[in-house]
Amino acid sequence: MASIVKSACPLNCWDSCGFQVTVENDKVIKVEGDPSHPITKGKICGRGRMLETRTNSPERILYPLKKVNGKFEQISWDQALDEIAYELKEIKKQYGSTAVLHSHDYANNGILKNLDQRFFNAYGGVTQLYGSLCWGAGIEAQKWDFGDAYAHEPEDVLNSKNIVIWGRNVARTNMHFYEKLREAKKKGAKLYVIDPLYNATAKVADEYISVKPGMDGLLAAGIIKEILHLGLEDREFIDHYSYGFEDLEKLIEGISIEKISEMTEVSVKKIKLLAKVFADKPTSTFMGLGLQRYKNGGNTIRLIDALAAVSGNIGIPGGGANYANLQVGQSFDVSNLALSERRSSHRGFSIMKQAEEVLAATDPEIKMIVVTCGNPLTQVPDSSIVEKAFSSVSKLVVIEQFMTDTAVLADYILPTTTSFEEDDLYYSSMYHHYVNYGPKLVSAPGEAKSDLWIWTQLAERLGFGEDFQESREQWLEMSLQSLAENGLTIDELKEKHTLELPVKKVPWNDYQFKTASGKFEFTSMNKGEEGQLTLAVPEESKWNNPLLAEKFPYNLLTIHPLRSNHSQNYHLYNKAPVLKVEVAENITVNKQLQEGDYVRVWNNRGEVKGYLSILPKAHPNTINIDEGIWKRFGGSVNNLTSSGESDNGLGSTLYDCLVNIEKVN
Ligand SMILES: Nc1nc2c(c(=O)[nH]1)N[C@H]1C(S)=C(S)[C@@H](COP(=O)(O)OP(=O)(O)OC[C@H]3O[C@@H](n4cnc5c(=O)[nH]c(N)nc54)[C@H](O)[C@@H]3O)O[C@H]1N2
Ligand SMILES: Nc1nc2c(c(=O)[nH]1)N[C@H]1C(S)=C(S)[C@@H](COP(=O)(O)OP(=O)(O)OC[C@H]3O[C@@H](n4cnc5c(=O)[nH]c(N)nc54)[C@H](O)[C@@H]3O)O[C@H]1N2
Ligand code: SF4
Ligand SMILES: [Mo]
Repeated sequence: MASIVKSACPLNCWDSCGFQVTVENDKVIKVEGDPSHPITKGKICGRGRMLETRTNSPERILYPLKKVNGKFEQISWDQALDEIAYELKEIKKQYGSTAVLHSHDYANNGILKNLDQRFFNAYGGVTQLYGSLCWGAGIEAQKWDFGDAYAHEPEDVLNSKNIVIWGRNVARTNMHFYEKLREAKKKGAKLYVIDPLYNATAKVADEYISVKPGMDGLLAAGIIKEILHLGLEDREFIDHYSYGFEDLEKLIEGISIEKISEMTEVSVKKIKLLAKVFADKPTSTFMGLGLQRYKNGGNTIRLIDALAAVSGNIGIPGGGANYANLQVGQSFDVSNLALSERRSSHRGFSIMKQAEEVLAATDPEIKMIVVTCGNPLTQVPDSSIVEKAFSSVSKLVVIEQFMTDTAVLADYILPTTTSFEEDDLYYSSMYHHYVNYGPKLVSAPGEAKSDLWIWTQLAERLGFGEDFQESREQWLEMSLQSLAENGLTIDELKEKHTLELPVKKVPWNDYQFKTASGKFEFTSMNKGEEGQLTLAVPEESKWNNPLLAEKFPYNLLTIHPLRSNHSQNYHLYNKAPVLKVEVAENITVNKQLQEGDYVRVWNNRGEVKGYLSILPKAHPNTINIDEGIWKRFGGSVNNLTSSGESDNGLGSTLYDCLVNIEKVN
């Protein structure tokens, strides 16, 4: 008999939806939305529904695999674990534990996925990644400005008079916010979308502002300039609650609105319009992550924060410089799981530059890479170097569900469970502040095991099994420890399936900022020279590198795909995906290209081939290729992207990328 059970989406996504899953004879039959979820209210996207296909897919890896003479052979768990544990022991003895690199990302939002940290700490401390390909530049930027990255609760947008969506592809990546926007519009709010691509959200906007990629910081400076010119700034906020405003004034004195208009390719009229919009409070700003994946990404977010501050939109209902909501993740006691005190040695590699760092490492060299919750061959920039690095180490261990491009290179593949095959709690620090519970619903196929089971088995073989004695229930309790005083317990969560976390709904409404000065910092007090705002432009631009811009005249964006979560869904489509090269109209005219042409996009790092599709109203000289495509479907766009780091060191430069294009036969 079929039963319908509540569960939750594990995917790395803004929305963190509640599910209703139909289960029959130990099999997931269907995944739908849970109508009783307070935010996601019964609606989910295709990626969520495809978790059924993902779980039941005949392509699942079912047994531990070992590469022997270039071919994978099925081996027993005992053999796999004994051999990997032996290698780990030997490596630690001969080279030290930092000869192991843990390469990971955040493919699964389950809190128990953090137990990988515990394993590697108890082992002695390995080489770990810092920074984030995803949102790193912006998070760091908001820490400099506010002291932390906090957003308003979802309902609060209904208090806005004006809503500015700045580089967030809401209709595609954040579906429940899209619904809120429509609701706010019905209540009379005006919607503005600033984006180089005329995306589905732009289509419902009252005004669409097309901007040259990477130039948003300058645009924000122009809007601030006009606000000051009209005397529309919030003097009360600036005088009492901010630090370093004079530096910002000085900075924008040196440039005219006309120059800003010329560089950003936004008309003076639109800059002036936006000044009025921001001054007509409350105006909320919702930044996406697209606009900070540039060399100048941190500075971009900081100038937009500055605009929200100058116009008096901080700490008020219906306002806010909304980017991420780290309050959500900070609610949990993740550190209880980590066992940090056991880490005796440590080395950090930048996540962006992990491949170069592997190739360059000495003292010690990297002898083993363990990959969890990530597909670096497809997702990490500058793929040819990533491939070289991941092929160069003597042992590559990949814990996976599918034969990804990364798994193909492995020496050992350990088959792991999907979210419906294990208990966990799920949340996202991106949008709403509810935590969801996802129980184990079905048995894992073949010999697939949870990540936690794998860590536990390896820990026993390495002599620290006592650090992994707890049950899943006990780990979950540990991670909720400090929430118990608010009545949030694992029993309560299991019963209700979703619980509201105690976060501030309108952050900074007391004007007590978590910065060194306690104020909003236009200039970051503790960062010396670096703490000053600048009018920086992208690394790969005609201003910074005219020769490069001549050879490669087009901006390449590589945004998130509609139907796949990164690289996770393409292989599950009914029809094999086709690599689409989306091109602004002016390029097709310049290069005499037509819809459907087979084209090559290239730069000094590599090339990608696919079929041309014209992007109506896209910003001139802009191309997009969605990210996440496996080799077997045409290959990753990261063949073209650079492994640079943002100005503040913690973000990627994935969209700071110039290319050329031509037709091929
Ligand atoms: N369907 C789907 N949804 C997803 C994901 C997915 O893979 N697929 N991934 C999830 C994850 S991990 C993340 S991080 C989020 C990301 O969510 P978003 O931030 O919404 O998505 P991105 O694709 O990063 O890009 C967002 C927008 O930035 C714009 N953009 C690019 N460069 C610039 C610029 O210089 N200026 C301005 N103003 N705009 C720019 C792009 O045109 C795009 O419209 O989405 C989550 N949701
Ligand atoms: N060019 C370009 N590159 C990008 C981006 C972009 O916009 N453009 N976006 C960046 C962003 S925002 C992000 S967040 C990253 C995402 O980068 P990744 O997290 O590496 O991307 P995913 O495709 O989600 O790959 C995750 C892998 O983890 C596996 N997996 C899923 N669940 C589990 C689990 O429970 N355990 C284990 N062990 N494995 C599991 C999946 O099968 C999948 O193969 O990509 C970044 N790369
Ligand atoms: S991928 Fe995002 S929008 Fe889709 S079901 Fe999961 S949480 Fe919801
Ligand atoms: Mo992301």
